[in-house]
Amino acid sequence: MSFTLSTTASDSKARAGVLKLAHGEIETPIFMPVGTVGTVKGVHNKELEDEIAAQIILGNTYHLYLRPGTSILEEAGGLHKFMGWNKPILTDSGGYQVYSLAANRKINEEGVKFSSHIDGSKHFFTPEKAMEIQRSIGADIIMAFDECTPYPCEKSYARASMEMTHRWLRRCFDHLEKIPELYGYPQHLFPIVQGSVYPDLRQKSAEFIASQNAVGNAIGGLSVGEPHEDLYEMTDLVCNILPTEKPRYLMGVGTPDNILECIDLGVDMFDCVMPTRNGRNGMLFTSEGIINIKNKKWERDFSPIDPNSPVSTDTFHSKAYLRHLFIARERLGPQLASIHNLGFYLWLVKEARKRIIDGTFKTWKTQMIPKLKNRL
Ligand code: PRF
Repeated sequence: MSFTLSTTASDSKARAGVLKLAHGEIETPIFMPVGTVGTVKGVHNKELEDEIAAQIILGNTYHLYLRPGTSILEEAGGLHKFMGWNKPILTDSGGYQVYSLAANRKINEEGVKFSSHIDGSKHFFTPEKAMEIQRSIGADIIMAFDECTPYPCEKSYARASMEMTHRWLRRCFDHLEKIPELYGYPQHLFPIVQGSVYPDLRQKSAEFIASQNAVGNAIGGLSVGEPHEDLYEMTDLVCNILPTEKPRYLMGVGTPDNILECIDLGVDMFDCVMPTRNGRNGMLFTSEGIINIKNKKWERDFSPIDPNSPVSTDTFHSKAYLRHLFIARERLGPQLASIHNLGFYLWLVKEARKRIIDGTFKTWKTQMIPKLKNRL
């Protein structure tokens, strides 16, 4: 893996870079569509590649372990081959999904016991197990097993949890070294900064993570319901400590305006379910603002879904048609909305990159933010 920073803006901490992985190059800043169970919901790989121009997608250890399971993934030759996606993949470690989805969670120093959200079956994840499953999946970038604290969170809990996440990280590194990769290409482990919204804890965590000398670093525990000021304050604080020359990944963030603000603070990689999940509910993100396509307002609007979109279905189909699909509960509606939103997110980060390189990022961002928040 290599990460080359081609430019840093003079009036902002925003960076443009190139991240080289076994399955291809990624131009940063980048948004990574979420493909939880080996599919970006409702979006075909060809659309992901040709229309949306996704460069890397995300998979989830928790989901892929439960279904289809590691033995099928190994027999297929890993997730890339199983799903027919030849570009880079990143997998989340399972920690976050266990906390947000599984029932009867019991957490201790050893790991997390939980019941599957699918059939109630009982499982136990440890840092070691998270590494083994991620070897079977075979993603280019794999994540450390952590605890994402909820918001709000008592400081004493946040501190104890952060310290355990740090101990778990050492176990991840130690175990990963002992188990070889299965498919002949390297996988890179990114550790995760925690510490809730407490500046001193965030600082301690960022210093510890930076000292581990990993090839890339992640910021977790944010976008869990805290005010935006906290998200930006913590991201800024952590970015000022994490090494400049390595990619920084802000997990689970966020809205289009969150993404521009955090690019400005020095973040290189993002993922979020918002473009697909909200898209399936009829929420469209555009460069002029947010559209609720189910609104009666669009009933007779025969203009394109988005005239400026790189996605061909956005110029081919009208808002009135997309609204009709949603009202009639047709499956194509959520599909077109997901493709539109992902195309928009990928356009947004590509445009940000272009602006960082030509030196106009800050002015462009200032002009874009109010539009992105606008409700149309
Ligand atoms: N940890 C992990 N995955 C995550 C997060 C985290 O803190 C977040 C934060 N909202 C999203 N995804 N492992």
